[in-house]
Amino acid sequence: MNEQQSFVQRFEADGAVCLRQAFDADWVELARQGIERNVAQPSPLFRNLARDGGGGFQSDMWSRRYIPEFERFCMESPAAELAAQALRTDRVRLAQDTWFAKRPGSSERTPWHHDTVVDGPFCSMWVALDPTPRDATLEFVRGSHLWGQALMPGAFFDDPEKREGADSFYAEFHGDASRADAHEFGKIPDIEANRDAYDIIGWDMEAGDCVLFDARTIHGAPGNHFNHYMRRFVTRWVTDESVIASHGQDMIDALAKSGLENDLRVGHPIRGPLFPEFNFPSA
Ligand SMILES: O=C(O)CCC(=O)C(=O)O
Repeated sequence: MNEQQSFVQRFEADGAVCLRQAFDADWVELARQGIERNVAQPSPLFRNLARDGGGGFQSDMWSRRYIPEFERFCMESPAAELAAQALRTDRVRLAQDTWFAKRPGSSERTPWHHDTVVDGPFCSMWVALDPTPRDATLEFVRGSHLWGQALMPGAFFDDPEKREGADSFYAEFHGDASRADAHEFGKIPDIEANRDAYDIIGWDMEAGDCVLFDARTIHGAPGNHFNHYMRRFVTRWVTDESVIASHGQDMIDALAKSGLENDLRVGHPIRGPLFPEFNFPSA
């Protein structure tokens, strides 16, 4: 088995695989510069995710449209081709670019969740832009992409007024708990309180390492208890077969409200200028 086949098999079996030094120092620096520019010029989707309201945990989405460093990273870095290999396809589309940054001492956890707004092939590439020790990095419940159920963090089911920080972010982009279709979701179990009951995997990462994961693999990340800034740039990828899930209308509305014109429709494939296509015809 060659190296490519083995990473694809790991991705399929475990739902997440770590690729060492898949992005060289120039790509890392470019994405860091993009984050710096993006923090100074936040999009309407920019979020302060820390519960205390401070800037300890920040994120923005789809900002490649006006952040040239992100545009270049998305269009020219190895990300698209790695995604095509993982999804065993000749053609992928960029569904989303996003980033997350935790300042030193920010204790906010990224809650355990998975990304369910797309049905069909859907993977994410999480690139570490700073050394990210195992105690701070994104971690996964091995094989949970095969559980076959859409799950949401507990906050999704709570009173929307009481949602805070990172939990509310995931609730907002995956639907409103008062909607009729909310019954489709189960609650994410309390993984943090029962870590020994789950097969949790994660890696000690250097800048330029990435984790490629099936968006349905349950994942979360500890706070940053270290004394350096920790940033990650994430691209999400779909194929021609991927469609917007039945509960995706909230996400479509959130995009439109933020001025991101799109032709997305529930149950339909992901198309249009916001979602560029990349072709890698087999040799
Ligand atoms: O990096 C993080 O803290 C969150 C990443 C994440 O949840 C994702 O990329 O889906």
